[in-house]
Amino acid sequence: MKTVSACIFDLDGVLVDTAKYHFIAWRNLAARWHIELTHEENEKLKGVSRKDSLLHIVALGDITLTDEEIEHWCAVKNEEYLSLVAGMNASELLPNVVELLEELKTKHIKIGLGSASKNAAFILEKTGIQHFFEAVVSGNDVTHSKPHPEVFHKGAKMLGVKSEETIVFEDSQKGIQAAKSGGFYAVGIGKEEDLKTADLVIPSFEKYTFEDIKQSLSQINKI
Ligand code: B16
Ligand code: MG
Repeated sequence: MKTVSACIFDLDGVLVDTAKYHFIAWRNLAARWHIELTHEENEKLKGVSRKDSLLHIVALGDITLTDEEIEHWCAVKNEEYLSLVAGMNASELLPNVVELLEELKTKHIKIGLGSASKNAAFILEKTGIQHFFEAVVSGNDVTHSKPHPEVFHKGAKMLGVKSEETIVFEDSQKGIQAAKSGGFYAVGIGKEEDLKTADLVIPSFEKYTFEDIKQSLSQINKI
């Protein structure tokens, strides 16, 4: 089995379920243009930047916006999102996340974050897990969004590790693409059918330790 020196985590949908808050804020904004944002359409916004999410939504209603309008509506959405996440705490971390992060610390595996969210640092702080992370790369730090691997490459650089010795955990298809094209191991969190290009897919961290994940990758000759 090859060495794994680091793990880089996506935030929304991997460590914490903020997707439901993004959905409420986007659904309310979409209603201003009489666009009904369905759960199915909302799925497509996972891992997508704020601006690209807005452009996706308004395109559903054949609406085009000026640059000023884009900036304005992104700010309106974010204001509602921030008011929704303001009351978050550790109870909203997904199952077994803290145990997994503790296991990595004990084993001296470096821990990084690679998220499209510009609010990533705030959410880490709200849920009390910021101290685990040696590198935090968010939507504020990249010029190319996923599926471009920039966010994970920056994280690996900050951690001082190579992509081929790093596992990326992602819940979005674009994130898995970003990890694979960047030369990382990609572990999908979710359903196999949604994350076909991942090296391994697990439903959540609930029943998995880091050792289990490494074993599973090794059994399918991925590591
Ligand atoms: P913000 P991730 C992504 O986070 C979310 O999945 C996506 O729904 C959201 O639009 C994006 O962050 C931007 O978030 O508006 O807070 O900057 O999954 O990459 O951790
Ligand atoms: Mg995500």
